[in-house]
Amino acid sequence: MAEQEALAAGRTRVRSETRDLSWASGTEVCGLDLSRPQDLSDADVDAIMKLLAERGILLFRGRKISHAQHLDFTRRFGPLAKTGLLTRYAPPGFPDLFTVTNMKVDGVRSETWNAARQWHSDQSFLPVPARACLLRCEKVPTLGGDTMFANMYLAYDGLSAGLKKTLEGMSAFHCVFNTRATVLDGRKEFTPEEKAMAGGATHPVIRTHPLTGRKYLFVNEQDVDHFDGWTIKESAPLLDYLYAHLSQPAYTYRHKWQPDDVIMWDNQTMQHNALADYDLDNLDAPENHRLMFRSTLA
Ligand SMILES: O=C(O)CCC(=O)C(=O)O
Ligand SMILES: [Fe+2]
Repeated sequence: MAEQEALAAGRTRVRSETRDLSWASGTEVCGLDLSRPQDLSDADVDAIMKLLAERGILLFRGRKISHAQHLDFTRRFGPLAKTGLLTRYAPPGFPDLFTVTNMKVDGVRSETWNAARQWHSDQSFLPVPARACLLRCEKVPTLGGDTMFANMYLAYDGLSAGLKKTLEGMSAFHCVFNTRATVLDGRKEFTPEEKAMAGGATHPVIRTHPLTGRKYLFVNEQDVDHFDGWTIKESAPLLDYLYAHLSQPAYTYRHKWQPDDVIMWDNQTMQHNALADYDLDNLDAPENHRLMFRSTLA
């Protein structure tokens, strides 16, 4: 987008050519060299974070970077978040990266083969959820392996004035170990130390993004157990309504990965869901291999 157009649209401009991926969410940033984060000025960093807050997702395509470069680029935007429960899935030598793969690791199928099949926001179960994440694609199935994103500004905007008012004063308890989550299915039992890292946290249902001043909806089906002060049973019908509402197609963007894509998402306002839209019966066939690495900003 040209500078004039970006300014006319009241939108932040970065020092690179950009191309929107959909009307409400996602912008591809071309030309920026992820392997040289030292070339980014503080003003560049601020502009990228502002554009991310406005657009939810930034796509960097065709960027061949190493694990070390992935982490160095991420660190240019702030401190890394502790992976906590995900440390067991870190690639050797890089405890700050999370591997998501359906491939075998040391002869055994990775426990992450079916990760993220529910809508969620990473680490919402921590008192301070992750600010943003950067997911790099190394291998993707020939057909499928897409990730969907849903825009929580739009989800908030789409509620009635009455429901907005009701939700405004409410909070929800987020916890990985809840009865609705499927994310832990088939995983090795977590140790007491790991569980202690994930005791859960209570967050307002409606939050305001500090960089845009816009309100967004903050409940997700993977992590929310109940509304604060409500029973699980009382919470379920309203949560079910909100989950159907927030994931409606008009609020989403579906990403078809190419190897060497890096997607940065604003983890406050974008929920994501990794689809089982490929041949799950033939995980060992090279054309079905999926291999992704995520870094996380605190
Ligand atoms: O594999 C994906 O597409 C997304 C995985 C995920 O939820 C994450 O890395 O946070
Ligand atoms: Fe995730």
